[in-house]
Amino acid sequence: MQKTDEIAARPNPRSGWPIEPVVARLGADDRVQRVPSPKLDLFIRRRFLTPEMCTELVTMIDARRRPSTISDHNGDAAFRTSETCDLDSIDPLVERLDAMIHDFVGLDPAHGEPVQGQRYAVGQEFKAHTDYFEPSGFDFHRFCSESGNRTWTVMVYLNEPEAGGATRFKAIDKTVQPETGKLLAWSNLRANGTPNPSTLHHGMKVRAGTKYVITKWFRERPWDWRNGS
Ligand SMILES: O=C(O)CCC(=O)C(=O)O
Repeated sequence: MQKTDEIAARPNPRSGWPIEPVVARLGADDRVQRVPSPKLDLFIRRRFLTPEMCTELVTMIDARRRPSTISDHNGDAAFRTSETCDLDSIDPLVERLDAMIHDFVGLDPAHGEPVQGQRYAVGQEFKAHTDYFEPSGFDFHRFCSESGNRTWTVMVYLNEPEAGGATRFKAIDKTVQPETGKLLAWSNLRANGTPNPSTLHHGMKVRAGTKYVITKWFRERPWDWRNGS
């Protein structure tokens, strides 16, 4: 059993933990809505991306996708049924997207993982999970030894499927509906630097149409872009 001080993040304001600088930055942005909850730091910014930029990103995701993967496999083959696209980080549009996200949250680009796209066809979903790596989990060392755990998640909906595809935060009973260009940002860590189980969220089944999002995760320590992990 690991002790709290072994799994708690080390302070570095440019990494997203402590969480306060990001919370203060987003709180000062009058385009940003904070979801009221004592359990979770969750923010929503509508129209973060233009419809045109979303359309271009959807085209990129469609062109190069692979089955999505999970860590700490729990034996449920239907746990995450979507497809993932590793967006090309030197593509000018992806560079622009990255720069917009860094500017929005005020975090060091060196702490960001490459942006991914996710695509959900009818019936596909990502069941309730957290974005941090479980410190007691089988895959923790593999995914966290270099760059540490995930601090913040930034996710942007690129379109609105005809039915379904909402993101449900079970612990706070909040369901966010997909909307073209709408951004969600949340801290995966609590104020004391330990993983926050109240970040549990479910990318719910798409019932009609196709859903596209991009996801960007930040880490406690710089991400090693050379190893492609
Ligand atoms: O698609 C969603 O609504 C959630 C996506 C998600 O949880 C993830 O990619 O980690």
